[in-house]
This record gives sequence, C-alpha cells and structure tokens, in this order.
Amino acid sequence: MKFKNISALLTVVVFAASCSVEKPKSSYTVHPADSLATTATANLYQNMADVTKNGIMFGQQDAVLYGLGWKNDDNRSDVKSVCGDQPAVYGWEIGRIEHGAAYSIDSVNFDLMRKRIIEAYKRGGINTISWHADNPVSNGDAWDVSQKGVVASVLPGGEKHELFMTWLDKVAGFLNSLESGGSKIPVLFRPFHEHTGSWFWWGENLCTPDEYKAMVRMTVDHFRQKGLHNLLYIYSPDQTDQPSRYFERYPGDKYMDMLGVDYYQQQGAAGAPQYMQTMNSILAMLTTEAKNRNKLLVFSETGLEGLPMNNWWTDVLLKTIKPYPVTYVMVWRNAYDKPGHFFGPYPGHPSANNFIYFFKDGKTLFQGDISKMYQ
Ligand code: BMA
Repeated sequence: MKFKNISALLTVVVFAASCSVEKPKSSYTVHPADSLATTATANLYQNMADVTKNGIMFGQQDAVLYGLGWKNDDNRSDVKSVCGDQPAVYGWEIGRIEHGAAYSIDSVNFDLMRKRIIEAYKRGGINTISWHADNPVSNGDAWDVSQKGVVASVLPGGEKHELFMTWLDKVAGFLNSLESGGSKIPVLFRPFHEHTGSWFWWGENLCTPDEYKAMVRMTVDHFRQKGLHNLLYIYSPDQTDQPSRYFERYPGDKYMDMLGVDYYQQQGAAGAPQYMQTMNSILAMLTTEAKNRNKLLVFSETGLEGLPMNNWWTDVLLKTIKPYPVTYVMVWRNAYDKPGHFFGPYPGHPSANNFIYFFKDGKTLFQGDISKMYQ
C-alpha cells in the first residue's frame, strides 16, 4: 500500500494499534442482487462499499491495452506513465464477442483482453465490462438505430430471440472463462448502457420501458441459469437527475447492484460549468437513491474528449465528485486508432501535471491504494 499523505499513514497506525486483527465493521452492509453470488463477488461488493468511506477509486477504459502511440505492451498504461500507479478500476469492451470473433470492436484480441483482466484481478484491481452489441436485426452495429423494434425482436417469441440467446451464450462463455487459481474472477457487468439516450438500438426512442426491462432481466436470468455467479450488475443510463426518468427502465433491485451514470463534458472547456451543475444534481439524487436501495453509486463513464483544459482533473472532475459517496469514476479510453479521441492523461499532455495533483489528492484511490478486494 502506498501512502499519499501523512494523515492517511497516521490513521492506519492508530487503527492498527487500537484494534485486533478483525476487519472493521462496515456501517453500510451490501448484498449482491444475485443471492448465489460467489463469496469473492460478495466480498468485492462489500469491500467496494467500505472503500467508499475512504475515497473514490479512479478507473479508465482499456487503460492497459493501449494508449497514445502504443498498443499491446506489457504492464503499461498512460495513467501509470504519468503518475506511477495503475488505475484501481479497469474498463473493457467486448463488442463482437457475440459473433465468436477473435477481435473486439476496437480491434483488441480477446485472448489478450482475458490475460489483462486476469493480471488486473491478480494485482487487486476491479474489472468492469461493457458490451456494444451489434444490431441483431440489421446486422449493423450498436449505433444502428434505423429501425425500432429490435429489442422486441430479441424477447421470447420475437424473430431474433434464438439468435440473441446464442449471443448471450457467447458473452457468458467469455465471462465464464475469466478464471484465476481455479476461481471465477468477479466482474462488474454493465449491459445495454446509456439507454435513456437514443443512439443505441436499445435506446429510449427505440423500445418501451417494459421491453427494455424484459431484455435486461432475460440477460441476467440467462447468465444466472448458466451458473454465472461472479457478476455484479451496473445500471448506467445517460444523464438525468429526475428519479422518475432514471428509474423508468430500471429492471429492479434484484437485478442491479450499482446505480451508475454516464455523462461527458461537452463543448470543450466552455462546458465545465454546465457539466458541474448537471453532475451535482445527478449525484445528489443518486446519493439518496443508492442509500435507500442499499446499492453503490458509480460514475460509470465520463471524460472531456481531448482534454482541452489543463486543470480539468482537480478543478472540474474532483470538485464535482468529491462531496458525494461515489465508489469509482471511470474515464473513457485513450484511443490508439482515432486521433484526438482520448479522455485520460498521457506523458507530455498539458493536463498531465494536473493529473498528478489529482492522483496525490487524499480522496482519489488508485491500484496501490486498494488491496484484498476479494477477501
Ligand atoms: C465509443 C468510442 C468508439 C468505440 C466504442 C466502443 O465511445 O470510443 O471508438 O468503438 O466506444 O469501445
């Protein structure tokens, strides 16, 4: 464990001197929605609740797969190159797994992804997976919203139901293959995200609330029936601070473990006030809702594309999330394949220095700050 400041060190020394070997009792006890969740999965969930008392974990999508000017290197991330530590949370994208493809939607080899997930788990990191599933009706991609009714078609009785169940089996196969030392690796699965927007075939204008809920429940039920009990589920709509809208398509507390939100700063630096104000009201709403439902609150995706604001990390992101019990915040990928499409720092970027302040802040937690999340 790395101590970023003296007060953290003193807290640990005083704590170690004042109590025996027993773990501190959490004031906030959580139980996975899946009553058959593995012990490691339940431990991860409770440890995430406990960690939230100490700070906010930082994550990045595809952090250890590639970054600016590199791909597939061992033990590397742009975050680590900037601050010396890896993120605590690692995001992964499995679009195209549904076809049994060898490479993901972002041209990442699935065998390498599995290897990196296992490595992250072994060093005590947390893995979260998204799935930009192709459109099963048109064979287009997840963004093909040219016709309504795709969600209805994958439900029982729909013309694409059987095909879609084979897709779910492929996803289940991948999730089931994540093993280390004979145990299944717990994963935070985040299916059919940003559904309060209408840019994916499962979006708000493309299906009814009942259809959306039925598809998520069918997915989760299918995974459970297949014996997958290493999953915690994240509900991650796009922005809304209205509980009625946020929960309109919520599949239920028996299906979801974490209340998330995806929201990005738009319009460059000029969009900062709007971003902070919007997030402030969303996080206030989610703080209450997560507490009432005994769930965790996560900022499942965010960022400012291209980071045209050198002080974004401390003056916008940290300031926005600090007052709330956010378990983790995850920024999107540093694309190797799309110029300007990056959301994290990298060496030489003008915001890198500010990211070091963000890293050193007593509130942010990186890989070196978390351990034994599965015990
Ligand atoms: C989007 C972009 C795309 C990418 C997709 C899935 O937000 O980053 O370039 O293919 O996510 O990872």
